[in-house]
Amino acid sequence: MRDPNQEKNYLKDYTVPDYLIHNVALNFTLDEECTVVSSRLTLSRNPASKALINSLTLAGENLKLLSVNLDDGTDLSKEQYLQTQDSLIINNVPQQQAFVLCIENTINPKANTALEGLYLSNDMLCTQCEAEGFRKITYFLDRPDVMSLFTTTITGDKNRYPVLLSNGNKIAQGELPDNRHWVTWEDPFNKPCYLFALVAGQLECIADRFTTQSGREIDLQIFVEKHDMDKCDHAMQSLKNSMIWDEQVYGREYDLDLYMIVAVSHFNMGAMENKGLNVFNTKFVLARPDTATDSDYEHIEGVIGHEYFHNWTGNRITCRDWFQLSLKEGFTVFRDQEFTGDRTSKAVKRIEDVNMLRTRQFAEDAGPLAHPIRPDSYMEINNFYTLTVYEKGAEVVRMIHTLVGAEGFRKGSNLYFERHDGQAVTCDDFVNAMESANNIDLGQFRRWYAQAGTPVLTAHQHYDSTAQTLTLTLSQNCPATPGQTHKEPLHIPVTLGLLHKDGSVAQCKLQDNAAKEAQNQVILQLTQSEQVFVFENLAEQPVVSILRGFSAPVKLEMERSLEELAFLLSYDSDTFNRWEAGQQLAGQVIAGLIADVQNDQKMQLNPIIVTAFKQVLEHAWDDLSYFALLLSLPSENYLAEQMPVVDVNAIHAAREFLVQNLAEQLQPQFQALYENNHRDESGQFDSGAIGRRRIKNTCLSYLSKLENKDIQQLSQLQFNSAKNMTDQLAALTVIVNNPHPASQQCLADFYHQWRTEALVIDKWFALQAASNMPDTFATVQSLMNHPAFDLKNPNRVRSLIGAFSQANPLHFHAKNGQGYQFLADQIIALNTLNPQVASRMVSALTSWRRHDISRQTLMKAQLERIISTEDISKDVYEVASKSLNYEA
Ligand code: 7ML
Ligand code: ZN
Repeated sequence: MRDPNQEKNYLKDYTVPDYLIHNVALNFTLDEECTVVSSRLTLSRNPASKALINSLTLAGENLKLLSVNLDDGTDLSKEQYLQTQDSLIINNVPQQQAFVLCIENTINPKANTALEGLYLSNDMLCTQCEAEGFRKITYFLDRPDVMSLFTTTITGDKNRYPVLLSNGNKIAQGELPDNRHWVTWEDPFNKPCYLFALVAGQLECIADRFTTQSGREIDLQIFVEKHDMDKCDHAMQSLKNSMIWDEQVYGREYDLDLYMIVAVSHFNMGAMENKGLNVFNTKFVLARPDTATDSDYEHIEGVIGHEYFHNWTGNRITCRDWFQLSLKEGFTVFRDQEFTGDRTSKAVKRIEDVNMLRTRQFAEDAGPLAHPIRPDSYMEINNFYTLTVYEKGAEVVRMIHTLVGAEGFRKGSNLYFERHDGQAVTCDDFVNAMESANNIDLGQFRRWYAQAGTPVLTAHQHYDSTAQTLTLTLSQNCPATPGQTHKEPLHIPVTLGLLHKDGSVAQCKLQDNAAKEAQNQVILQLTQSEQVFVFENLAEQPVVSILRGFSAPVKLEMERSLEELAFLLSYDSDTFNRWEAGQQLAGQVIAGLIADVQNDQKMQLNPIIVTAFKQVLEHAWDDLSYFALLLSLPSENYLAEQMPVVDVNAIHAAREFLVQNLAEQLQPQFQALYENNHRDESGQFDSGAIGRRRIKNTCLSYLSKLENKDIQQLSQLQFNSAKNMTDQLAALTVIVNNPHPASQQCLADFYHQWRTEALVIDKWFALQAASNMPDTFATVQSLMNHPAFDLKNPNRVRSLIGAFSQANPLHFHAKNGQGYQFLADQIIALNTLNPQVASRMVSALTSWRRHDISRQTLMKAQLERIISTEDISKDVYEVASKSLNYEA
């Protein structure tokens, strides 16, 4: 059994490294089962370290040690060092001057199914070192505040490994006997070892160039397997777009002469920002109009941007320790969000981000694994690459942006880059730079970094017609989270506007405000538990539009009539709040229907929602993607978030009832809209074409609820004739999620058509796993035995097991517990193969307290079964045990 206390790391225990590594010369002799790694390190005692020691402890896991050598003397004898499970301790090393340590060891990439360190993907060798993967390659000071200059030589067979890549610039290469060759790479920038990368294999490359704003020429290269050469254009264009954007918006230029991206099929995460050599999951590189959807195209550009932006926010300036992960991730996510917003539609991007935050991060923040964006302890750091660190982290950066404005933010980021270039720093250093550059006090704001949980923001309004004032009382309250029972009030920026009864803008004039001028919109600074704001000169009662643009990651509670929400849906000039009004309107209507279901009453639809949708449908919209979002109902997962006790069946029944009714009552509008926007296009990725597809497919999904022969034919026709994946997949989705005579045939045809495109086959698995049809569980079970399913491929696991457990609440939460048992079986199998992926799959069980007693018992039983597995990994153990032990 594991002892969680012994294996915990604490932020408060941080000490500087006892030694520094200045130079690293690595030598790899490649072999699938026995790669030889020799490393030559130049070290010295860190003058800042106070520890009274003369030994050196290096981290290392799953390594076969061959030799240790100090200062080029004779190899150390077994008495001069100590090897443990996860370290190498060298007893006496020089304290007064620099010294050279040479280590030789071997590793087995083929046996590495955890995909951390050096591993095999198809026939390619590649690495993943963040967060602590470098210690699976060789013994090292594997911590981000040890930064070194790396030189890497790779030797291998010319046929198996014609391409040999590492970070930086290629400085030498040569031929060897026995059909072998070698290449040496040198990275001129100091970096922590988590940014190290090596890739070797039969890769093809597409190349391009970019000229920076200062006139430097950069070579851009994307490496893929041969059959994917025709799917790289979009990634290359995205890279160039990212480079221009970072120059224009942050004044940041690329710093090496070469930028390489490699796409690999087996990857635990999305991608990795290794210096000069990004490694990507194929999912975020490969796209062709017939294989990738519009949203795939958008995500590829976003992830390419994300990794590119890390070159400044992450690589040039890195994290002091892993508790500071949000320093680079929160900031970089904020940067990629803004990039995508600028490239596509700001309104749509913001809504998509908030949707994800509210369904997934809010759930995390309300459950047993809640943690601040800067956690203060962890067992396994891989478990802290969370929605909280990334998405809430980005919201916290966004709030600073809101507080200081775009110009102030640029001044702050400039100062941050100026002060800390080449350093490993903390979240506090970032906030300090924003403070100094803008001459403001973010003292209270810093609590966002330390406090977990989603604050509830309550708003009450009172209009005084005699005084012509509107009094707004705002209060905040944050529920307890594990280890944090008492919460201090946060500094919350609340963006607000007022509307006249005719929909026009009412001026906001705050009483007792030094800036006396009235404004179209104000940012209220909520810093206390409760605060009162008085607006004056209001001859009639205005309608309040609060938390515009979702200005803070909070749950807003404000009593609103359905009429008021319908009004905001028609008139709010803030695109986020306009959409939000529609979501709340639908949410309230669905809540009423859920109550009907739970009380065994016939569902009664409030006609106000039909009228509101009719108005939306009849408006002339420029941004068709935004239009489509206005017509989209809150997801089942979001609705579950709102309920005190989740009732998956009632949620599904109520939501389906609403969809069905809207389809019936607005059929002519949906049909006309479908026809007006349906084109058979291929390769059109302008916002017009994307918007047309999005609105058209939204209409198709409503119409498909009518179980009408003509509509069934319509979707089948769209499926058969589609020239792009967006349309083909949208058609297949409605065919599979509704009774349709050809659904089995279409699934078989789709598989046959795309059997050689792994990323499309992932979609085929995911679509069936997320289906709401009654036979889904049996389908999922049989798909586990499909020849194309592979538990060793994380994308496949996420497509089948992930989609079923996270995107199919109805079937995953089947009353008899079969979904839970199935998931636990897979987690136990994955635990030995790939602990990181296994641990991510546990998340579907962690919310057990949110369900009825009978499901709670079933879910808990599976968590207990998981925990008592022999050889439970740290990853799975931490998540499962925290889920069970937390007292609500
Ligand atoms: C977030 C990443 C990881 C984990 C990528 C791995 C990364 C760590 C890596 C946003 C967009 C794309 C990928 C990710 C993501 C979880 C999510 N440093 O760059 O953050
Ligand atoms: Zn990142």
